[in-house]
Amino acid sequence: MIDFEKLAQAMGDLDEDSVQEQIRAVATPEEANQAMDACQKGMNTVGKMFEDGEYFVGDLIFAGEIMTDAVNVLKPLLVSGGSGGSKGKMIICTVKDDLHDIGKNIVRSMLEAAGFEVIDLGIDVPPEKIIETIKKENIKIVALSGVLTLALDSMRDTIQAIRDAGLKDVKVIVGGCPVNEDTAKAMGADDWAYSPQKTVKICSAWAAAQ
Ligand code: B12
Repeated sequence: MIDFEKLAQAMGDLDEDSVQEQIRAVATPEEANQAMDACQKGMNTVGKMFEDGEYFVGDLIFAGEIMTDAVNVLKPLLVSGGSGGSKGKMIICTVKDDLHDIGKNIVRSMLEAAGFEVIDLGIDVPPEKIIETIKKENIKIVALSGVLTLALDSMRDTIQAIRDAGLKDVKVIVGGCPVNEDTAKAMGADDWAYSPQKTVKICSAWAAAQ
């Protein structure tokens, strides 16, 4: 029986050995989802301690490494419910000025497992690069990720640039911790999600309607 509170605590404490030990005990997709939630809770603690001056940038880097290792172990279970099949190509990236990519990579894995051919443009991606790829690959769905407050401006600018380029039938979904219903609406996104599962649901519905 996994103690998810203990896992969240270990992540927040940057106790790598304890996190790894608990992650290795995860055996079912349901437990994998709960473990992901616990790790994210721990990451929020890390962020809070950074804000309070108790952790430093080196600790954020270390937290990122522990989380990435955990995600890699959990990935086969997280994506095991994927329906496969081809849903076409789509873009995912972290927006301009934001270098965080752990959440984006999780979402990408889930979309791939659901049957999307995901073009991952990476981090700190300017609108021009996204527009160029939309045109070149005839993309109809774009997923924008960002965790800095600053990323909300980059998302808004990116969506505006996509519309200004005349690509009005391209659907844009946004996500990352500063994104919510209000911010997503204000920046002109077609939809938003926090959980990767909901992201897959929304994008699959868009793909089916094309
Ligand atoms: C790890 C980390 C880092 C690592 C990132 C490593 C990496 N490869 O990504 C490093 C060390 C590089 C880093 C750097 C910095 N960081 Co940092 N970082 C974090 C931390 C602790 C965890 C982020 C994380 O990976 N979370 C776990 C993932 C799984 O969660 P997630 O990203 O939210 O993704 C989930 C959902 O949001 C969703 N999702 C994600 N993307 C998408 C996309 C779509 C389309 C959809 C639908 C859904 C979706 O699905 C995911 C799975 O559920 C956060 C604290 C926090 N609370 O998040 C701070 C945090 C984001 N960082 C912060 C800061 C300040 C910085 C720095 C400026 C520090 C500095 N002084 O240099 C730099 C910024 C560099 C830059 N320009 O981007 C602040 C941001 C403050 C703000 N309000 O803007 C935070 C909030 C910490 C804090 N509380 O102060 N950081």
